[in-house]
Amino acid sequence: MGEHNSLRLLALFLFIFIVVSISLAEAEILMEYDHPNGYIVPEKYIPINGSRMSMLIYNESRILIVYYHWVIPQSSKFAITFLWMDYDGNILGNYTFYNSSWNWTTLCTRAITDGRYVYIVFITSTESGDDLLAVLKFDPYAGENGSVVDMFPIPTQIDDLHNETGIGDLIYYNGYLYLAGAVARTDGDYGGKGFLCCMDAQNGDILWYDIEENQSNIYEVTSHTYIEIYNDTLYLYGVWTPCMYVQSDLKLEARTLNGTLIWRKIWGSPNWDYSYEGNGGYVGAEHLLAVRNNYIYVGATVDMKLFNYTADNVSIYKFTLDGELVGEWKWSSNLADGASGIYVADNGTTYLLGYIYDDYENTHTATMWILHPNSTSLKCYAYYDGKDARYMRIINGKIYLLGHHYLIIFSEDSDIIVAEFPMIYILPILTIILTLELKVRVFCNREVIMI
Ligand SMILES: [Ca+2]
Ligand SMILES: [Ca+2]
Repeated sequence: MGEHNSLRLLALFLFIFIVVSISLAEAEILMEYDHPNGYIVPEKYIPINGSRMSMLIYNESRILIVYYHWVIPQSSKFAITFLWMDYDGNILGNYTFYNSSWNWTTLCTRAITDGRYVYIVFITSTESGDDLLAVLKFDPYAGENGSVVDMFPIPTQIDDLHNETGIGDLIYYNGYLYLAGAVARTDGDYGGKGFLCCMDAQNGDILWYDIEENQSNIYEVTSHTYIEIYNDTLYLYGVWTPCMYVQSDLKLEARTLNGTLIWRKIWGSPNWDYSYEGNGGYVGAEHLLAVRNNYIYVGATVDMKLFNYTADNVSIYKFTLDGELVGEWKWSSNLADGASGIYVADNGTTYLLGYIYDDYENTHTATMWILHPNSTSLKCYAYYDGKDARYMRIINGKIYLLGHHYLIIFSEDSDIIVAEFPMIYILPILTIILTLELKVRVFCNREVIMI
């Protein structure tokens, strides 16, 4: 009997040793993220099978999420869906825009509203094989869940220089839509140019457009990636490349409402600086420009190569409305850190959204960096179930965070930080997080089941 007990004890010891060894091996992988400050624990997780998702606060009872998605998996058929939710994340209904004769329909921009209608820009390949680039006008009051009521084509070659139009962002102001992007030459010559266009939101008439002039005699490549309007001024954020194959820098501009340049700021590191997701990017950028409380905030990714691996880092820059740089915060891990979105709360807390990408393991981790007012450093919070974090809003103390294929909802102040200096052990079913104070939280299927 005693011998059997000893063998059982030995077997149990071996089992624990193996489990702990496997767990520590897993833990080492997670700890490569330079000890994040904590983990996002959602109160609610809503799967949404779409890409390029953006979210609008439509009215006091409804939010609208717009995204594009496959209609027939692994085919060229895509649709754009307008999904209604209440503030608790309950789905209320949806409207899907789809044309079966079109191929590769892609959402180009976030959704914006004039208070009544919702606007997005999409591009598709029509029956004739020509690209159709257009603003979709969605009326939430048409039909049961709303309906697309108009479509305003934007010429894909807007001028006689054979420039091909691309749109990355739009904004509505006082009856007009302002569309920002770039034009790329198709006549064999090299060089994209920042493109800005003003459209009548009522009928889609293009009132004027502007293609950026060269800064110097060198052949430059520019693009406007995002646009915001603040105090009757257009703010444009994008990239600027001095000439072919030279690293890119970042570009911020202020313009009058008729497109006249007020100031332009160009800055960056000696590496490639991106106003959109870097090399590890998963499904395209969302929004990295915010103008709040008389300051301009932009997020950026800088290209960092470590041997053959991508090791990009992220930054937040803060400017006055006159273009003076007043703050700069950087964060880096030894993996690829990429910025996808920025959000500035009423109290000045700045949230940078993105991912940490391991191109050796080919894994993305949804990540949020928080810059508290008067803080000198970014705090990093990870959400392991998501590929990236892209777009967020804060409504009544709740954070609504959109990522690749999900929306999560959690409290602004209490539930983000789980552990200041966590040791993580991953077991097949449970994730156990031990803090230095030896508080133990166990999560199972995203529910806290023991504290
Ligand atoms: Ca640079
Ligand atoms: Ca890095």
